[in-house]
Amino acid sequence: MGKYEKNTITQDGQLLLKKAEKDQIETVWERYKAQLPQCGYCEMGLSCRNCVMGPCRIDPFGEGPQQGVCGADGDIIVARNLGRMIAAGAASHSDHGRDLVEVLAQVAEGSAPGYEIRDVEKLKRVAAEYGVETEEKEPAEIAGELANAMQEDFGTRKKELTLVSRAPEKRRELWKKLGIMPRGIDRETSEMMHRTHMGVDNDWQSLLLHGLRNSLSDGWGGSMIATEVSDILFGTPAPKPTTVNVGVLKEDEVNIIVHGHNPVVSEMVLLACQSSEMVELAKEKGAKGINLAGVCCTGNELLMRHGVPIAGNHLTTELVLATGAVEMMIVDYQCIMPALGIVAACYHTKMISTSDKARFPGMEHREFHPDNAKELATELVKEAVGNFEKRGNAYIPVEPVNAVGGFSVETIVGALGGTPQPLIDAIAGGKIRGAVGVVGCNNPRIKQDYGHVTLTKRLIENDILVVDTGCAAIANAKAGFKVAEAIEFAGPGLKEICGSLGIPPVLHMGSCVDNVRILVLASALANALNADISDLPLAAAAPEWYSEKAVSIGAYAVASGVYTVLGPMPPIAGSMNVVKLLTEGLEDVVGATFAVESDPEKAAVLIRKHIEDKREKLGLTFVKV
Ligand code: SF4
Ligand code: MSK
Repeated sequence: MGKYEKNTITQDGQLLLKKAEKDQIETVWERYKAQLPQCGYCEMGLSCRNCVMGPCRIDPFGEGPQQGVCGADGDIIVARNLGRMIAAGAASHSDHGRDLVEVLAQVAEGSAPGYEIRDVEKLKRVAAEYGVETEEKEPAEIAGELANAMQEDFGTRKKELTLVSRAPEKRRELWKKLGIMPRGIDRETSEMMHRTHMGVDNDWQSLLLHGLRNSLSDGWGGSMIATEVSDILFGTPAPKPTTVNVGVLKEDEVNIIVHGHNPVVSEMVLLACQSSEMVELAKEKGAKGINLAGVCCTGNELLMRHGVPIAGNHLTTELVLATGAVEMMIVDYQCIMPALGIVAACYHTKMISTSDKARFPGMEHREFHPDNAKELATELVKEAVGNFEKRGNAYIPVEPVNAVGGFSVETIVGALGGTPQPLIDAIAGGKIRGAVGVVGCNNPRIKQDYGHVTLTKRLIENDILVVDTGCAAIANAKAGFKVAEAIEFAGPGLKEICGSLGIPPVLHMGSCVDNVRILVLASALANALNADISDLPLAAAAPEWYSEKAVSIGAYAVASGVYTVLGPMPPIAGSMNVVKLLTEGLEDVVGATFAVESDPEKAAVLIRKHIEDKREKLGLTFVKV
């Protein structure tokens, strides 16, 4: 097993890597190895291909060129590259949010059969925030007006985004003072692309400040809209039991996997899988039923709202196919490796792409739109059922692990009796030292799940409540941290509080866009104390991040006042000025910084120190770390 243990801590991953090798399948780990050594200039952020006078690179040892052809130095190039990463990440989340707004508008028009408004109360609450009158109006009318008002956050000339009003007043004042209040979702991304064109913004500090504004347009704009509209259309999550890891696949049922991020497709696939007609058809084909499971964040969306099981996170997506037990994988967008179609070709698995903006080699493209989604989902499920007969030997080597998901802010505050005060009291009394959001991806540079699980374990045993999202949340579920009995892993104070509430010490808050739920919860705590987010004993960590979206998330967390520890180093080491600003200087600007620490044991110490510092400043009981 030795060589597989280097890649992943998960038992299903290790066993399936062995199977993949036997089946002669190349996985993400082999492709990563084949790329080594990776380009040092790019790793340090010192290469630029923003125009065709280049590409250019800066010699980090000071012996070769110190300027690109245009004269840009290392600081400018590093800041421009980081800015473009933030822009790409913000654009991805925000475009996902826009797609949901489009569905909301079509539901209002009555042209999206199968979709409906499942949380009318939330629709009214969010509509009120947008200034939409809700009295004596039908939900469809409110939805139409809300969709239009949200669309204005993307494109119209504004001084600030609507949902920024949820942030504590002190934070909003700070953003105004710094000139980083996000004004429009598309505007900030577009401006970043403009500023980083040759010959525009050549001040690395000003570029980085705009990077913060761009990320805020994601966190308090595009992602927040994505989460809120998903709740309105598909229901606000509440705790539900589920199961995780590759063991959720079933030998005797038709297995369908959904992959990607946007619940618009996966929700319709779920409805089709539940139809009695499809279940009967499956039985006719010799299967006991239809088993829908997710991977990555569209899986998290279904888990949060319906308790649909999750087969794995980012680095498990190829291995799930190597079970030979998947009749169909249906993908939407983001984090879907283009290699998947090639892996699937070794088995009977049908691969289906569904988004007009995301096509993949080795996949059949069947485009979903709100008007055809219900019908198309049924067609696809029927085809998956038909494919069951073609299945060869299936290899499902593990039993699934139990978990509970569905911790929306509404649920958490509800469990606390309708106010965050009991949580504040537990923090003030020292039973809970603080709270940390553990978020983000897997990355083959780091042993799969090792960063998430090690960090989370250390935090909860030190009485720090963990909330998590994305692939980190799946890792922690696989590790068994998400059942009420997991309080045994927690320190005495956290164990007492979670035990009395009957909740796990690690709360699953959703998908990557749902990081905004953490922002809203942090704001609720700060508002209740008339404080700023940066005053609170909170932190965030992305121990295994890989994606541009994670750069945007990290930047909006820091800009919102949350100290954020990254596992992998972002490509900024080529500029000590940029490194110093992000890891030290931002403290005096936004009251929070980044730190980079690839060892999760050391990251846990950094975070504990930070939390104890904040407690001391608030005059709360202090423990020397
Ligand atoms: Fe080179 Fe400047 Fe063009 Fe970048 S923008 S490729 S540094 S000339
Ligand atoms: S899916 S962005 S690998 S968390 Fe959201 Fe996972 Fe990261 Fe994609």
